Amino acid sequence: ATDPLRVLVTGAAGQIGYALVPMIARGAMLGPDQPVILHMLDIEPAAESLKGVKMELVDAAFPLLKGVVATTDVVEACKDVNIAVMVGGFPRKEGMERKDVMSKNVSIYKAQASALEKHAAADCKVLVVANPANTNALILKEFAPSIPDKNITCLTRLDHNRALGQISERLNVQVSDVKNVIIWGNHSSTQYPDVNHATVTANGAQKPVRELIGDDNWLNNEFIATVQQRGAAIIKARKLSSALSAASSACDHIHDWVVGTPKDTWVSMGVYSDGSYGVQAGLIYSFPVTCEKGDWTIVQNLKIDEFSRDKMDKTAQELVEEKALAKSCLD
Ligand code: NAX
Repeated sequence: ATDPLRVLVTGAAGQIGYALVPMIARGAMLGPDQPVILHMLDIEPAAESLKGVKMELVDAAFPLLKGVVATTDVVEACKDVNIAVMVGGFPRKEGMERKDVMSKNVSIYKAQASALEKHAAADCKVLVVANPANTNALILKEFAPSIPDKNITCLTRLDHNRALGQISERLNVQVSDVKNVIIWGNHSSTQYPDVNHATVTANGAQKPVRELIGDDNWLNNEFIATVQQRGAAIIKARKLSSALSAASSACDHIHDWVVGTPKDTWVSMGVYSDGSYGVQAGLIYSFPVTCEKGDWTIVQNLKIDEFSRDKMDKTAQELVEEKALAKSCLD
């Protein structure tokens, strides 16, 4: 029998956490044959609620779930974890300055980085979901120097999946037949959803999305804005931010990272930039990646036109500013 893997979810009593933990326990993240032990962390005010989530996990009698740790102690939470999904953070409240929100998250991610560094399994893979996701991941990387750069990522798969969904709706094709969209940059409204290399498979043949849609104006304007603003549209409709789609995309992110991406298919992940595509090295930036045997690789040599270049640079610039702001919170 396979040994269980330990999966940490921080902010587990929150709305994404509540959607995510049953998905993990059902095998949506690590596959139907991989037993898991869930580690759930939240803060003291949410301790009772977290207990309730644990009770429900017990009640659901998931065959793959071999144990549940529910705690407000970050050290206990991080002990021997193989996968860490960082959903907990400090939300921006009305009237708060960007710097105040950043400062709260910098201190959270600094502390959690140290705990992961000391107590997680040596090959622990980290996915940061909490906003500002790219910059939180960067802080975590800075304060967990023994965790390899390659093991620290942030979630832009939700944006990637949203782009697939929009194309599938517009063309009235199955979402599973659309692939190779790209989310470049920050998980924020400056992200650049790029369809220049995306294809749709129909009757065994692959056709470029741009050709099938045949409306550059829609692709260059409305499509991009819809994907960039989708989070806000969900809040408007639900009076709550995206949760099931965020949880599902977090499972996709880890699943493809661990299990591998299908042939000729890439996905978007926020990863540590090595300078590929002229993106400043040392930022956590969303790139197209393929995964094999637990490692991601940035897809190289895609042709970048001027329109794309401009948008890729703008979102990089925002990340440079966030990095500076985060740094100023440390001083
Ligand atoms: P909730 O407010 O429902 O849940 C957050 C949970 O985190 C709460 O239970 C809170 O008590 C806990 N928490 C706060 N500080 C903590 C700490 N220091 N340690 C452990 N837990 C802590 O928010 P939810 O809707 O679940 O969203 C969670 C995060 O995901 C937010 O930062 C949100 O902005 C971000 N998102 C990121 C997305 C992405 O694609 N990268 C999309 C969805 C989502 O908006």
